[in-house]
Amino acid sequence: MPSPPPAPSPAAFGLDLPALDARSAEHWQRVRRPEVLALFEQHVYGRTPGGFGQPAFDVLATRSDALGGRATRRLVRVTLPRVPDWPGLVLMLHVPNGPGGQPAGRVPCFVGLNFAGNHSATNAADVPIVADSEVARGAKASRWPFDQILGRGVAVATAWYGDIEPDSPNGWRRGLRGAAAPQRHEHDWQPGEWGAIGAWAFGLRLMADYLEQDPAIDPRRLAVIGHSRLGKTALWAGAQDSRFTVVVSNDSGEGGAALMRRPVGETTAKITSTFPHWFTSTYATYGDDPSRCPVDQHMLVGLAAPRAVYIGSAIEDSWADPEGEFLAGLLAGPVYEAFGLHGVGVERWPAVDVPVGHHVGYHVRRGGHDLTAYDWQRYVDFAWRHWRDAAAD
Ligand code: GTR
Repeated sequence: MPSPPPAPSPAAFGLDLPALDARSAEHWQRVRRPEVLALFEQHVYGRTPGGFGQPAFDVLATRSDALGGRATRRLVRVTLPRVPDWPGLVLMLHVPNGPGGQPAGRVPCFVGLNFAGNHSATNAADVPIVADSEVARGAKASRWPFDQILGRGVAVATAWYGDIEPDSPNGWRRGLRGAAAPQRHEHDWQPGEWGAIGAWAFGLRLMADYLEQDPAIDPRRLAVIGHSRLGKTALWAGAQDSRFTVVVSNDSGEGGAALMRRPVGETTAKITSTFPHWFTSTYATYGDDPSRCPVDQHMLVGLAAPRAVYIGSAIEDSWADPEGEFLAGLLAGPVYEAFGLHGVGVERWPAVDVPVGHHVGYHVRRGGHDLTAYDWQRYVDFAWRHWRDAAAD
């Protein structure tokens, strides 16, 4: 097979982006990656504080006959004993059963937050309804096709993002950020301190803490996934935490995979005026001129390298700037090339429903802003390809 072409330069697309400066794998890992990570903390998402101590896990329920006997389902509360005022998150794990009607061996796991409560992702009557969710049982089940995913030998863990922080400008007072802040509910947030996306991403990392010690899960095969604002969150979690060996962004748009320097669809000015709580306050200062921000989103993709990243777009989702999402993946290519790998490995935006990519996967599917069975099919294919390759190394 001929080698794919190297990533083109941003100038080939009329873009002037901050330099990746991916001189070598060694230089990237030791010098440049920590610099870029610190820039994203300072200018976009804020710094994730330390000092939370070890999480505690309380298995609330296990049943081995979920999904008509095809799965074992566990509900687990994850708390931080050092932050007693945060009630924790409830992780819902589905693991495929082996022929004996129990999980057999360790399987890979997709890890992602949901918008409306664990009950919204399943029709199972015994998953408690989250009191403050307005969404009915099973109403979002199409975004969580457990049978399809488990049928590929992969587990799925999800939790409600509202457990970590309710999604409103004052939601932090009722979430982890408020419970852990130095001045608690009186805290006056400073530039560089974390926003809601930072807190949600930390929740994904707490889920990984649990999964690493669950006997049914292979801790070297965790994929982090998220849709839309939770796709931004998945990218930020994947940038920070190398336990996520595959990172999936679905329709994540501005503040996610879409380049901020393209004024297409949602812009920095729009997102920071509608959702100021998602980011550290510095990010809003670039609203009138994103070219002053020292990072752009191709660098966020590069932070996950050499781990695998998949960016999914939808052609009718113009608010998320599908082509801008593609370009961030494509233009992260030099970081992968520094590791001797290939990124997207194409020269232009592919046609609708034609998946492409090597270590950076990409598709733009027909339809609008959603997480569909088609998307999952691509993500699970891609993840298995990388997990198998890594096992062969
Ligand atoms: C929109 C927002 C997007 C995207 C989306 C979602 O209102 O402008 O950035 O995050 O919500 O999360 O569904």
